[in-house]
Amino acid sequence: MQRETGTMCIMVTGGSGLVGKAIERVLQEEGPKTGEKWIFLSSKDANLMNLEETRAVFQKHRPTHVIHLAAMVGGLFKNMRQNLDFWRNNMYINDNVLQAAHEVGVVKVVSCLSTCIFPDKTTYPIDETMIHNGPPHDSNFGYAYAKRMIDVHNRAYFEKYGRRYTAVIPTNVFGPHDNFNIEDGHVLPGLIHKTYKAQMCVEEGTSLQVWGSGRPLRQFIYSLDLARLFLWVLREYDEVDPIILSVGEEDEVSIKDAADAVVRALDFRGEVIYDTNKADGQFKKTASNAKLRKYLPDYTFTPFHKAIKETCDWFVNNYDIARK
Ligand code: NAP
Ligand code: GFB
Repeated sequence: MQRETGTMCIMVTGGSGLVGKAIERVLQEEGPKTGEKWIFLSSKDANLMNLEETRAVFQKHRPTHVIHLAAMVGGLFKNMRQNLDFWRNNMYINDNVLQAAHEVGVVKVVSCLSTCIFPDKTTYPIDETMIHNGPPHDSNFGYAYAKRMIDVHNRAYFEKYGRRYTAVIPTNVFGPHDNFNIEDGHVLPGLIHKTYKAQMCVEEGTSLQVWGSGRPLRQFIYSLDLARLFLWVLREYDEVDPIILSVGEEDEVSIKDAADAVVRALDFRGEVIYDTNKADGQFKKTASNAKLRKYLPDYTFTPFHKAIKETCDWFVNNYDIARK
């Protein structure tokens, strides 16, 4: 199918998840650019671990651009339980998507790495040049190596075919439509869900159980802020090399700070207990957003407490449909 010049058909894999839903919402608020047609996929449209199904969905839509979000995703504890699945499933998905994109002539793919894939033993702050400088933290080596291979894919497609496929490296993301499952999800949705449940039974003295010591440090990016940056990368960023999308080093908080922010947003009055029998995971993965700042010096992130409040409000108001 020959598209008119200047038209873009952007297909978003993983479009039904936390980040995909944020991109959809930002587009609803800001409107797509002239000539842009957007398609959001979920696994119901194609199991991207299957090459034939992947090829079929690319043939069906014949996108000119792809935002590739689809992945097996989870928090620290799910990663610790399933490193092999994270490795295999994400390797299948990433190889199928990039090959199918090349075969239908996709002009640009923006894939997704993560700041948790960087070397565990490293200097700080971490930057984009350090991805392969040593083994990742043991807790999520399967996911980390699978994600690092996207960068290898991109360099190989550029070398052989001149494809300008690139990737972004978000830090920990949170927001509406997150996975609030307590065992498998990330820390903020897990704490929001646990606090909400404890609040429902606070008369019986139910406490909020925060896992680990609360000492580890994280940079959190609100999904709507990440979505806006994704649109900028799709439309304006031309490098094959990846770019970190994160709040600054100065916005790094401890897990305890994060728990306190959730308690405050939900006005929880019960006891907060730290279960130090549970793993802390990586102590820190402080990332530099200097490269992003070079491009977008004036970009402003939503204040952390405001983003937490909005996410808590969304969860409470959408409890019945939230993934939990
Ligand atoms: P998410 O909420 O778990 O959504 C995952 C998406 O991938 C869903 O749309 C899901 O479809 C789709 N998917 C999973 N397996 C699939 C398969 N076999 N075939 C087709 N689609 C499949 O994840 P997210 O948090 O939005 O993450 C989006 C991207 O950001 C991922 O690449 C992730 O690695 C990256 N990232 C996330 C974080 C974070 O803190 N969340 C941090 C850094 C990077 P269904 O809805 O049908 O299951
Ligand atoms: O978001 P999270 O699960 O993953 O955060 P990572 C884990 C940290 O939060 C640990 C503490 O220090 C936990 O002890 N924590 C406290 C909790 N309470 C909870 C809770 O209720 N749930 C969870 N999950 N943690 C992930 C990587 O690392 O980062 C993934 O494993 C992914 O691959 C993600 O890339 C972005 O930030 O430690």
